[in-house]
Amino acid sequence: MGQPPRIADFRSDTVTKPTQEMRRAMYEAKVGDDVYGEDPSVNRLEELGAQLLGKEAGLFVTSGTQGNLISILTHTVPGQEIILESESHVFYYEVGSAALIGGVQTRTIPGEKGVLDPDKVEAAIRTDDIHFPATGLILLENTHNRAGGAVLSIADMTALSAISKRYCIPLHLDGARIFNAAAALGIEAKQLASQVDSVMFCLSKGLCAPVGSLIVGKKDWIERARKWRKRLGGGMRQAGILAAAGIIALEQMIERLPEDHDLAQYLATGLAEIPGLDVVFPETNIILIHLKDKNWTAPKLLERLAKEGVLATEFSPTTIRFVTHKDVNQEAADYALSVIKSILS
Ligand code: TLP
Repeated sequence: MGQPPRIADFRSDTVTKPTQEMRRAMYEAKVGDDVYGEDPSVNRLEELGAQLLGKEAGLFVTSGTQGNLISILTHTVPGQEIILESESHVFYYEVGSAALIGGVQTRTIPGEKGVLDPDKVEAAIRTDDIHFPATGLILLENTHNRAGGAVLSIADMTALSAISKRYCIPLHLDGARIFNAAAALGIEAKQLASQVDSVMFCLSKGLCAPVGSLIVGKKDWIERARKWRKRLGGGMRQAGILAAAGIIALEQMIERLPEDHDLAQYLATGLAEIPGLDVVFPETNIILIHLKDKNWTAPKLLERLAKEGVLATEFSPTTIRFVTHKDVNQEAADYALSVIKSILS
């Protein structure tokens, strides 16, 4: 089989390649043994991340999945229950690690565009009954991936934060794309973070770093999280090579995220003109399309698209996800639109 004419890769913002500045910074990075706390680049990244999110301290972790798991492990004890949205990444895509490694049971509540109803959360909090597990954590996701990059507003988060405070149950935010949420709301990410006890956010999605995420929270909480990271084998040594790219991600790449949102609007507008597609208009950089034509399934259409070099992801048997990011542009969107149009017509 020959090569497709070109590649327009809308599978995820995780596919972004590091920038030249990142590669240079990685090459020149000052490093040390981070398990001894001696890597100046990691220390700088952790300080910068904590400062941006308005928290006391930060911890560089290998991935978003590891960051969420460490956060769950640090907030809870085995035998507890955590409340989270039914389609949340932690529940849907993190390989059951909260249950397997954290020993916690998940209590899922369906949200509306990723937003949990505070009354339903309150009703799900366990009372002190001999039969019940204790509720150990409430977990939010902003932006919400499976809800199509949907944004939780400050008001949504404040209402849930009030419940967490009233019941003294910690609140964790899977903020893998928190800077996309902040950009869409026109606020600073620290305003969203102020509503929760801890945040995980990714450097390796729209911010284009090759590897890594950060978790941020109170100083003593981060020290306990550091121990969990070590237990999980995540104590890296001269990790400053990676942190150097993360610093550039935070210093230079946040401000360009609106470009990804604009491109998502452009692509969604084009997709909406194609018969047979039901388009969920994006709030950020994620577009979902539902296939209305019974002759098409997501795997079948994706296979056809891939042959022409247009890549996207299956979200359900009849739903496909497109994600915009630095390494696709209007030309790639136009190409994808022309390919989809010609296949479906
Ligand atoms: N999401 C990936 C896939 O796992 C689905 C993607 O392509 O969108 N929280 C959220 C909200 C995420 O979207 C992701 C990654 C993670 C956590 C996990 O991050 P990584 O991939 O670094 O473990």
